[in-house]
Amino acid sequence: MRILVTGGAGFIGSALVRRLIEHSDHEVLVFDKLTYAGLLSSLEPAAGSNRYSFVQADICDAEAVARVLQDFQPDIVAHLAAESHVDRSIDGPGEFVQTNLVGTFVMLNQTLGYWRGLPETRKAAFRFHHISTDEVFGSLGEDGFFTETTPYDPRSPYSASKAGSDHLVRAWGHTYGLPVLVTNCSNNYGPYHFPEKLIPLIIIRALNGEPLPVYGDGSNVRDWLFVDDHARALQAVFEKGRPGQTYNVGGNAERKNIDVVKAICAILDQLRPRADGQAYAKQITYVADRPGHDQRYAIDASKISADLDWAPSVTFEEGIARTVRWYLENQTWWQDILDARYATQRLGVANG
Ligand code: NAD
Ligand code: TDX
Repeated sequence: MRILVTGGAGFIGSALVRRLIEHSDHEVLVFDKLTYAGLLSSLEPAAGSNRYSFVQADICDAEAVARVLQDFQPDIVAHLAAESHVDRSIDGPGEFVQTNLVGTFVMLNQTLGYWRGLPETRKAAFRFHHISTDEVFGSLGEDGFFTETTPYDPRSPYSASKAGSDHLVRAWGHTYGLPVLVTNCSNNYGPYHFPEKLIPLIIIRALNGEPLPVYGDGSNVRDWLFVDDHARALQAVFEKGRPGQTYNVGGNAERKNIDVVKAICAILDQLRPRADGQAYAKQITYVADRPGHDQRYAIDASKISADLDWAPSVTFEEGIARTVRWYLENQTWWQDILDARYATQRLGVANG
């Protein structure tokens, strides 16, 4: 199949592309604006393949989207392009409304025109797969899990823009018959994670001897999903999922933020002890909380497990150790980011 991946130069998109090039026969075209979060260096392992191509363009640019659809003739559109960082959405929500809502509208509208022109067999097999987040469901208390039928209750500009985009996608499915799929997943982590997000931020700041900022009291819980497991889930959904369906994807690995930070510190203590012999945990610093900080997310992934035979294969302990090791071994990847574009910018600290 031919697979158009929007946002393919981002964290999850690049993991999907690397997987498709390494473990499938599909042809892949990455459509990406290369915002601050889009990095061609994350696509290097795939870039040498003759099944890989790249177009730099904005999903809000209807002409560019129409052109690439006609030229590439995809069987699948995997739509991952988005503004993705909650703290940035608090500081500047406009870009989130533009890319996540307007951009998804443009993708849907152009894809509908393209899909209507396909021959019947290709039309029936076509899928528009929208990649979304568990944050659309709001915040959980101590108990319970998000299922596919949990009512939407987004609370940040980011999650509200993603919720709106999910509604648009389902509307294009119901109203126009476009064969759509939606996945809502929990917090991803792993190699090539942009260093404004909690896990890479903590690893890099620890190595640099800087304070490790934990928002509030560190008791917020996230359900951590290793990014390669997520890429495997996405492939299962667009290859085998039923059009019109939603699938929740989770890591079955709930952890408090403070425990995630301590786990990273403990691994670094083993792999790269501090020169002064002190524990990295000494660098932990509690800082002002994220405004409107959701307390807990947790996914019930039993539907994708039953219907598509998918389950996470990497435990949190294994995944976090692999991730820390990757950052130790790939300093050039993240040092380039820090040096080139972000030295003067805040990397993730709300209220900073
Ligand atoms: P990311 O920020 O790492 O990457 C986003 C990519 O989209 C970048 O390559 C960027 O250049 C591109 N992009 C942004 N605006 C664009 C535009 N207007 N036109 C074209 N390309 C544009 O994001 P990610 O963490 O890889 O997330 C991918 C998707 O998965 C997003 O839709 C996000 O909402 C969703 N998601 C992420 C997580 C997570 O834990 N990271 C969890 C659940 C859902
Ligand atoms: O410095 C920090 N200190 C801290 O305590 C940062 C950056 C974060 N945090 C906390 C806030 C969250 O409770 O850690 C948790 C994880 O934060 P992020 O890495 O910013 O992720 P989150 O806000 O949970 O959102 C992520 O998962 C869901 C992605 O960025 C979203 O795109 C996805 O939808």
